[in-house]
Amino acid sequence: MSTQQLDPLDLYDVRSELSEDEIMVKDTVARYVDDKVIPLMREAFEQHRFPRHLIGEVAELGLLGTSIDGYDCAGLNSVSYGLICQELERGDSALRSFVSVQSSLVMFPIHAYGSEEQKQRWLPAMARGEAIGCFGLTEAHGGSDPGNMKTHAKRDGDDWILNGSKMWITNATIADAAVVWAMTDEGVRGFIVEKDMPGYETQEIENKFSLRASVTGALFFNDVRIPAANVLPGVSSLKGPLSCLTQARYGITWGVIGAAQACLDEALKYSQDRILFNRPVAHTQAMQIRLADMSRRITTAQLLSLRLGRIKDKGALKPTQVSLAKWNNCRAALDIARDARDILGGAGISAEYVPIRHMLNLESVITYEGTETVHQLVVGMELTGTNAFG
Ligand code: TGC
Ligand code: FAD
Repeated sequence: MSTQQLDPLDLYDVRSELSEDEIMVKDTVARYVDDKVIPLMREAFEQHRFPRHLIGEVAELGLLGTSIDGYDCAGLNSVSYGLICQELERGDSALRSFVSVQSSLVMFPIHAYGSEEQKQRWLPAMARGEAIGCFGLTEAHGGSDPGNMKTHAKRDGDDWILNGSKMWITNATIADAAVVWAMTDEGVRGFIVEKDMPGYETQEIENKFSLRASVTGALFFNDVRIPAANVLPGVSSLKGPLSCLTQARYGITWGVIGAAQACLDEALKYSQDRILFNRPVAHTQAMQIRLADMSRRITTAQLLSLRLGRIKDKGALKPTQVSLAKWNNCRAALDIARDARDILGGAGISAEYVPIRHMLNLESVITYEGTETVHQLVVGMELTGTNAFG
């Protein structure tokens, strides 16, 4: 039987399903990640530091707010956005996280729900990486249930007074503007909180063992006066923040494929080089089954995300479909990273090899943007018509 004719990281040749433009986006970002990102992520992870100069580089490549037409954004389709996430996360989940938050959680709601003045003020600056955003939804008492938020805002003349706090916020301490979701008498509203507004403070969360190359923090609001011009006029319900999550979760379904591919690549090379009992360990049946299983999971994830992207580009995407792929692809990537770590034996615990860094990062990725259980229950609700959240 012949061997070795397919791309081990793309067994079903998903690449051939992409348009020329999509392939160009993918290859450009892949080269950038190989040349400029992968060489520095190990150290950034070890030093618990986000390499901030990457912001200018990804902005220069046009990778911020790519789904937006106009306002200095690239106006790419959803599959291209997915491919960008995939290639960035092949480098490290931290960089994909930065791009997800800036593009899907900050620029998206300003574009979808903001006034023309808000769009003109923030979108071009954010596309150029000159203004950084963060997204404040989660609170310390229970992120899975954002409808129970305590952060609230009350009208005071034309202004609003904001009180409360947000926890586990990507980019918290480096953001120029936070899109913060708060309860009001009119439902959940979105507020653009600027970094120098009196009463607004941020604090970095130290000592993380996951996403160490990403900035994560808390936001505190103590009688912060927000002018009416900083309130998103276009939405006043939980649907506002949840619709942003749909965009970001979609990108994550692609992103984690990149992390999984990096782990399979490392496991393949290592097991072919590693001589045990007089032969490469990759030649044993047990090892080939493990590698084949990784390939099966990656292929399934690729096909799910590509199909999802095509549905999204037709404007027919349903949140439940995103939940299924977020659940499947994160679980697949995390299991692959854990198994790749084991395939490398003792070497697998060293940051010299990529699996343990991806594995630790993916522990966050499977939790944020809706935990695995949340997504399972969303799918369960679709199938049964019964809401198991309570
Ligand atoms: P529920 O009553 O079901 O829904 C309220 C309204 O929202 C609509 N909706 C959605 N719309 C768009 N996209 C979605 N995914 C939506 N899910 C629900 C829904 O139709 C309804 O609309 P309407 O018109 O009837 O008012 O609300 P619920 O509170 O019962 O929510 C259900 C649940 C559990 C699914 C939701 O609360 C949830 O998704 N929880 C998880 C929260 C979460 O994922 N948080 C993530 C925070 S951000 C983050 O983690 C960033 S990490 C980024 C990085 O660094 O990469
Ligand atoms: P909880 O909601 O307390 O969940 C605890 C456990 O209960 C989980 O296992 C969960 O699956 C389970 N559970 C929940 N509901 C049910 C149920 N009905 N039945 C059974 N089990 C259930 N948030 C933001 O707003 N912005 C950000 O930028 C952001 N960035 C993040 C970055 C990192 C690195 C991390 C780790 C988190 C980030 N988050 C952010 C927060 C993230 O979205 C939340 O951690 C996540 O939604 C889960 O909330 P929680 O941590 O409060 O866990």
